[in-house]
Amino acid sequence: MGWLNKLGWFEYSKFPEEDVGRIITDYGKRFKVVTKDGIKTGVIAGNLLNRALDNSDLPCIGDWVKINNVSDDECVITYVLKRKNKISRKCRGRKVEEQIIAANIDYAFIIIPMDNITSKINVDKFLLICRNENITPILLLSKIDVLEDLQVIKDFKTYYKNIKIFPISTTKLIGIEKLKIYFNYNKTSVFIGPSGAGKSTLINYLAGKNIMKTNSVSGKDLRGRHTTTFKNLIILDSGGLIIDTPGLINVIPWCEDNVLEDVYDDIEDLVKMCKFRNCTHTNEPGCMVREAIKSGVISQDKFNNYIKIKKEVEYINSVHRFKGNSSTWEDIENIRKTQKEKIYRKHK
Ligand SMILES: Nc1nc2c(ncn2[C@@H]2O[C@H](COP(=O)(O)OP(=O)(O)OP(=O)(O)O)[C@@H](O)[C@H]2O)c(=O)[nH]1
Ligand SMILES: [Zn+2]
Repeated sequence: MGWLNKLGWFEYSKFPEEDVGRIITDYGKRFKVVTKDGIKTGVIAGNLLNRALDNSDLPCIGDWVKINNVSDDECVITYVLKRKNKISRKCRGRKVEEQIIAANIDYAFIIIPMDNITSKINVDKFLLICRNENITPILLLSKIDVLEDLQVIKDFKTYYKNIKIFPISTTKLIGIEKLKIYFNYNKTSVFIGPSGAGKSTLINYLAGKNIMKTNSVSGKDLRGRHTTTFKNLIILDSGGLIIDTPGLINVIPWCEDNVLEDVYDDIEDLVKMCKFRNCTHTNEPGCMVREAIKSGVISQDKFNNYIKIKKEVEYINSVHRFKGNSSTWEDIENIRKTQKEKIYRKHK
């Protein structure tokens, strides 16, 4: 039971321990699973594949799973145990489907590098994903050693008043000791952010050894850079667990519409105070949003991000709901057909 407890098994202890494991490496279709007898290569059982409605029903990094047919180095994954929570995006492409990035998470570290600052809309999207699942977000402004002007850090702190922000530099050892309180026994953190944000470098520092390949070492891609291509869960000596993910940016969040009220609470409060209920916040009199932007209470930038994400999330959710209902239309069609057949048989 030693290894399973290190991975936080006690939360799921109602199942017999022989049958379970936690996914610590996710290659997409193959996995590494920690079991009570050590690490095995896991494949998905045909039955589980057949039952899955979409990819979100299949195993992913951080999942607790039921296993059978365990041999010296392999096992078959038969069932995904109920997830405590998950970090999810809309899948790439035109389909409206959930894609789970990682499961069973305590802290989500959103890492934004100061040598390649992205629009804050990307951070907003990760915040929506976290709030939707009650995961504590922590914003790391990485590589601050490259900054000549620290105003950019102040800008982030003004924009994100309600979340923890740590400006750090791993190479210059600035601000990282303070992070260690999060990597306690059994707590699972996930590192998300664009490629090259310094995720692997930070994990190596926290682990005290080079367990992750970074940009500056061998194993490079065609462009001469090393990038993380699969998801890995690392166990630190402190007992903390970290999931490293490949570079992620520009995701479409998978969340309920009402999560916006939480992430953009300042804007949503103002919207409710506008004179007209259907105010478009463009040229109506008594618009509190425009007033607040004019007086600098909220930034134009934040308001633009809010409008953009609101449209995106509401659209995705309406398509998803419609898809959910469309089976009802099929049902109606089927009922109609069988009734027609019955009537036809009766009159034959
Ligand atoms: N100046 C500076 N460079 C850093 C710092 N941390 C990491 N780097 C460099 O940034 C580059 C990218 O770091 P990685 O740790 O590989 O980034 P990553 O986020 O794991 O990237 P992916 O694996 O592509 O997702 C490397 O060349 C690191 O040496 C830092 O604090 N300051
Ligand atoms: Zn208004």
